[in-house]
Amino acid sequence: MSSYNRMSETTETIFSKIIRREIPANIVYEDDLALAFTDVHPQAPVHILVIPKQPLAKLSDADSHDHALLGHLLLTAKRVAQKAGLENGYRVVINNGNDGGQTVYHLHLHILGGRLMAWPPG
Ligand code: DGP
Repeated sequence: MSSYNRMSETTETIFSKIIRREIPANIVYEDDLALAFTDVHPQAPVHILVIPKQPLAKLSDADSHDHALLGHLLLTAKRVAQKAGLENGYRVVINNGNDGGQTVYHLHLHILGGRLMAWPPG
């Protein structure tokens, strides 16, 4: 099943509204497949979310049809981090499902930077 078909199984989220420009966001990058915007509750001096335009609720819903899209999102994260000047490094996080701490069910990569990240994460 393609991610597009899975759309009907996912709930409309706030990120769909950001993609459609129905609510404002500080968009820092956009291409045909992905959108990046600053997180409304930043957990680091730089906190940017990279999302696919095509709705996919969570990483664990991805399948082999999503190979190219997932690769594109990672490369987009790299590009956005570079553009944000995070030459000292950064962290890329995907929260997946309830125990992963996911709150918005539209796949997103968090790019966190501008400070030293602790490990293990909370
Ligand atoms: P997660 O917990 O991994 O599902 O992260 C969801 C993130 O989305 C969280 O860090 C806050 C952010 N967020 C939620 N609503 C909005 C919004 O309306 N605008 C923006 N820019 N970010 C949002």
